[in-house]
Amino acid sequence: LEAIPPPSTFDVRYNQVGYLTGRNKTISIAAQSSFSNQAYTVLDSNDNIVLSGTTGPSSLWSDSGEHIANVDISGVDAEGTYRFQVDQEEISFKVSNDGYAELREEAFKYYYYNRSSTALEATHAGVYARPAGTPDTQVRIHSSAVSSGRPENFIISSPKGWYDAGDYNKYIVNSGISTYTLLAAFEHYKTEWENLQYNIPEQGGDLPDILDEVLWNLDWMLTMQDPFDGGVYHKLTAKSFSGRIMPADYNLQRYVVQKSTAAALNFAAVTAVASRIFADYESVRPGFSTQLENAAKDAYTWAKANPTVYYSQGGGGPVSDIQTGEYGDTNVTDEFQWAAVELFITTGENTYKDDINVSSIGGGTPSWPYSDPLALISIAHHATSLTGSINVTQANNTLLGTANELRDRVNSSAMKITMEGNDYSWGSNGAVGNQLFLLIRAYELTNDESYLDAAYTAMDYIFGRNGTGFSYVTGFGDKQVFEPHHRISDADGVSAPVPGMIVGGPQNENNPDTGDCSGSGVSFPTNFPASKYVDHWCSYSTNEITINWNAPLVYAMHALDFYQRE
Ligand code: 9MR
Repeated sequence: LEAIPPPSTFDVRYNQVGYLTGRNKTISIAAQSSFSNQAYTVLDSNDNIVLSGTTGPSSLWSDSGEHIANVDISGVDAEGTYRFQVDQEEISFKVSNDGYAELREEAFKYYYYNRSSTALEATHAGVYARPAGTPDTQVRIHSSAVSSGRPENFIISSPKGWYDAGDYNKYIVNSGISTYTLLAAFEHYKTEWENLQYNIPEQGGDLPDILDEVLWNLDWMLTMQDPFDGGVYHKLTAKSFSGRIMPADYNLQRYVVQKSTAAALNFAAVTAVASRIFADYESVRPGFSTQLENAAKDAYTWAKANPTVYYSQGGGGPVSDIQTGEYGDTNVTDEFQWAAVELFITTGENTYKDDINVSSIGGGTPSWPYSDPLALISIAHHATSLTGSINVTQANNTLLGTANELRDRVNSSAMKITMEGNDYSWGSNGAVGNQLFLLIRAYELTNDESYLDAAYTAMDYIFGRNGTGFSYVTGFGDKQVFEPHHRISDADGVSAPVPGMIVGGPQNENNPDTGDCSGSGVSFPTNFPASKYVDHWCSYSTNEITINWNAPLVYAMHALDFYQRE
C-alpha cells in the first residue's frame, strides 16, 4: 500500500482556458500560511524545463484569507501545452495565439440557448435542442398595470425575449444593461462583428448575427410599452417562480405588472441606442429605426411625468402578490442621465441635452441598478459629435478615474486582479466582466496599452485565477462549474450544463437570501468574499446565470480577441 500523501500546502490558480501569446501571463500560488522562496518549474511537452525559479515572499489576499505569490510566466510565449510544478502540485496550461474562439462563440450563443417562445433546433442547439415554451401570446394585464385602454386581465401578446436567468421571467430593467452591452459591442467594433457568423437560425443575411440576436429581445421589449400612455411594464412574470422544468412544461399564467420609472428609462436608453444602430439597416426592417426612436421618446416623456414610481413587492403595495425577481431601484438619477445621453446622441435634440448634467454622472462599475458608467461609455464613443454640446472632457475623466483605479489594483494587489471588497456582491463575476469593459474603453480613449495589459491579466480571474480555483464559464476549464442554477440545464436530461454561461460567483453581500443552500445540506466552503461560492443548484445567490453577467463577458472576450488579432 502506498502512503496517502499529506494534503498539499499549495493550490495553483491559473487561467484554465489559456494564456495568449505576446501578453503578460501570471500564475498564482495560494497557501493557507505565508511562504517564501518556493521553487517552481515550467516544463514543455517534451519535458524540457523552459522556466524555473523561486517565488518571493507571499502576500495576504484579505478577500480570500489566503497567502499568494504570483509567478510571471510571460516568457513562456511559444504556442503549446506546458506543465507548472510547485512542491507536490502540478497543473497543465496552454499558450496560444487565440485560445478563445470557442468560448466567444458559446458565450454569445448563451442568448440563443435562452430564448423564450421558440423551439431550438438540433442544427443550432445540438443536444440542447428543445421544444418551444412560454409563447407569451396570452399575457394578462395585472391589476397594478391598468391604463385607459388596458383594463385588468386584458390580454396582450408579448413573445420572444431572453429568459432573465435560471428562471423563466423577463425583466425590463435587467434587459436594459444586457441589451445595451451587446449593442455597445457592435457599435464599438462594427466591422469585426459584421464579419462574424454564428450558428443561430438567422445566420448570415443582411443583418450581422449579433443584431439578429439583439432583435429577438428588442422585439419583446417593444411589446412592454403601453401604447396608451408610453409607460413601460417593469416585467413579464408569473406570480411565483416555476418548478425545475423545461420551458415546454411551463404553464403558469403570465402577467405584465406595474410600470416603473426605472423600466421606462432603461427602455428609453436601449431603444435610443438601437434606433441609431438599426438606422444603417433600414432595408431589413423599413421604419424600424424610427419606431425605436419614437418608443424611446414616449418612454422618456412618461418617466419625466412619473419620476418616482419605484417597483417594490414588499409592504402590501400593488404588486405584493408577485414573488419573482424584483429588480427594485429607488435611485433613478443615473437612469435619467443615461437615457438623456442616449436620446441626445441619437436625436441631437436640445430637450435631452438640457437634461444632461455631466458633473452628476458618477464613475465606478456599471450594474443593473447603476447605469451612470453606461452613459460615460456612450459619451466617450461619441466624443467627437458631443464636444461643444456637453462637457466630454469631464465625462472621460470620470471614466478614466475608475479605469486607473482598476489598473492599479491589477498592478499592485496580492492577486493581480480588478476585484476588491464590495465587488463581491451578488453577481460578482458580472462585475469582473464590467471592469474589463471599462479597461477596454479606457484603452480606446487613450491608446495607452497599460489598460489593455491590465485587462488581459485580470481576465484570468474568470477562468480560474481566483479565490475558488473554478473556471466560472460552463463548458470551459479544467475545474469547470457544472451545476448552475439554471432550470434548462437542470431539467433537460443532458448531464453537462448548457455551455458558455458565466455563473454569478462568490459573494458575501449582506442579503437575506444568501442562506440559499441551508435546506440542502450544502454549505459554503468559507465565508471569505472571494471564496464564498458553491457549485450546486441550490445556490441561486452564487451559482445562477443571467443575461446581464454574460453580456460583458461577450463584450470583453470579443474585444480582447480583436486586439489579439490586430
Ligand atoms: O442580480 C440580482 C442581484 O443583484 C440581487 O441582489 C438579487 C436579489 O434581489 O437578484 C438578482 O437578480 C435575480 C432576479 O431577481 C431574478 N432572476 C435571477 C437573477 C439573478 O440571480
